Amino acid sequence: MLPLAHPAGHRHLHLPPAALQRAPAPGRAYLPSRRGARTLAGARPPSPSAGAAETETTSTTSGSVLSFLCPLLKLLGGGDPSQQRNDVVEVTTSSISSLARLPWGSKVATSSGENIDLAIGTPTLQLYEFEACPFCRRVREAMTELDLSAEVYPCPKGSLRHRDVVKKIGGKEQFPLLVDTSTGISMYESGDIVKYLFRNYGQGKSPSPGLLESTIFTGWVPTLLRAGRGMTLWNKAGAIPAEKLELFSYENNSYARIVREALCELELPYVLQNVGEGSSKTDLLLRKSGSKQVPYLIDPNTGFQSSDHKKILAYLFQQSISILHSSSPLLSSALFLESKVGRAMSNEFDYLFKLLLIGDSSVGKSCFLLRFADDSYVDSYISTIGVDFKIRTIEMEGKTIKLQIWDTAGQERFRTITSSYYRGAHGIIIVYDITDMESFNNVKQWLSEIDRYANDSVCKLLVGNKCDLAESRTVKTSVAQAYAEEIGIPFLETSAKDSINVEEAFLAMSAAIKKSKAGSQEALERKPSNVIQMKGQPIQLEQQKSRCCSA
Ligand SMILES: Nc1nc2c(ncn2[C@@H]2O[C@H](COP(=O)(O)OP(=O)(O)O)[C@@H](O)[C@H]2O)c(=O)[nH]1
Ligand SMILES: [Mg+2]
Repeated sequence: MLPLAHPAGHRHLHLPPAALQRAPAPGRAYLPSRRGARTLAGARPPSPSAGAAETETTSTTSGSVLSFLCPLLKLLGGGDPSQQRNDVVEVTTSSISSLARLPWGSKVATSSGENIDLAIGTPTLQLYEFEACPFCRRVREAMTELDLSAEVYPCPKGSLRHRDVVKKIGGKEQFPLLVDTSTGISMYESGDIVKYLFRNYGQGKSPSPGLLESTIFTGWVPTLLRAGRGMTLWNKAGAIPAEKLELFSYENNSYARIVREALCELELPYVLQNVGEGSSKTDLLLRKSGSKQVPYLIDPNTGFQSSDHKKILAYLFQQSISILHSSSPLLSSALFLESKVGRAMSNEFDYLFKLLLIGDSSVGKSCFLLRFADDSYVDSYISTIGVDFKIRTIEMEGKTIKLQIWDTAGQERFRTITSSYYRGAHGIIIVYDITDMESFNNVKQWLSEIDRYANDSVCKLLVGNKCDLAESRTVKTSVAQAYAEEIGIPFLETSAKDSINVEEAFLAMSAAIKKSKAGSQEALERKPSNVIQMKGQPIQLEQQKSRCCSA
């Protein structure tokens, strides 16, 4: 009957946002700081009843039911989550959990419109939670119903990072905690959060009937049936990759739950793309994975992507052992190649190069990428929301090179591409439009962004696109050529439309990166700690500079 102790203690405070005092959030550890998220948490007196009602305060007397259940569930759950599992039991318990939570968190009830910050291509909501927590579940259900994406910062028991951040933001360890970077508001209390989300993103509607009320009755079922999965930090977890993972999921999907549990146990932050029935993100998922199936996990650090929950689990736990305490994408990807899971994959390629496309909006970057990756061209390529990447593998001098090419999606309009976008890039292609003098003049500014954010060793290439439009040309080839020589970077004119020089551009870039790696061998030998072997090839790791947080 413990769960039923909750409603009595649970209070909903209906404070209009204006009534709440906003104060700057304290230090945010490594989190991307943007638009100065402010906190409301301090404005709400930490009432003992509210603390008990929600989950997990640090106070031992707060009557946290989960604290009580945790050891019991851990015992039932059989300990180490990385060990071989009985998939039938896993899927069955997760499916019954889903049944218990029907119909909530499965389909879109009220479309929110997009909550992606176009300037930086990431969701505007940040959720601190843990998978097993019924009140966190309630918020995730609401997010599915509102078709909202979020950056999820899992806070398992034993948390090494995110629980501290929660304490810094709101003053206490209580979950869930929501930060809305578009309004600068942060708040505890799942009931309040759900109402806030519906009010702000659900066209002012009330939460779906029963969504709030049912939590206290059946919100516990997944927690109990899943026997503590998604509650406690795995004892070998520790590292976080440089780029957040991306998970396509919806709250009440049985397979996605199993993956989210693992992400929580590993305390891995990820971008949660909710794709419930009727979601506006179904197309995005289809484009990325070729199917509408969830879960679909992308690890931009290694290029791993899969919609098979068993493969994802094996990958996540194995990868986590391999990464050590590094925030270098190259280190993690290269170490991944050394790992057991990566072994099959490592035979598929010798190098993984991360490339970026930058340049003014409309110069044809997305078309250029599409031509290279898919050999297709569409006249009206609709830019995707968020930063998008494509992968193509090429052969060069007997080596297989996997190219992970990142495209800025819309942010270039505001020239506010974040430093993390540049971090870890091996090559950057600066694109201008030969019919648009301004885009050429702006190349200088793009180069200064590179100087500011990218590694010193990054390879650069200048590309004048749309060379098929000879009659409207305003940037002379000779002028661009002279400029490229002056600044010492290679130059090519291309047409994504007529497929001129696109292949050549990427091959030239890959050759340059490959060459610079071979050339750096001497330097590597002087700094052995920075070297790791990947199929016998030394790889230079990112420089210290790029490990800094962007704040
Ligand atoms: N004629 C011509 N048009 C192009 C070429 N590449 C892109 N475009 C057009 O330029 C516009 C902007 O392209 P897009 O790839 O979205 O630019 P982005 O904003 O830099 O990603 C679209 O209408 C494309 O059809 C090209 O090589 N030749
Ligand atoms: Mg584009």
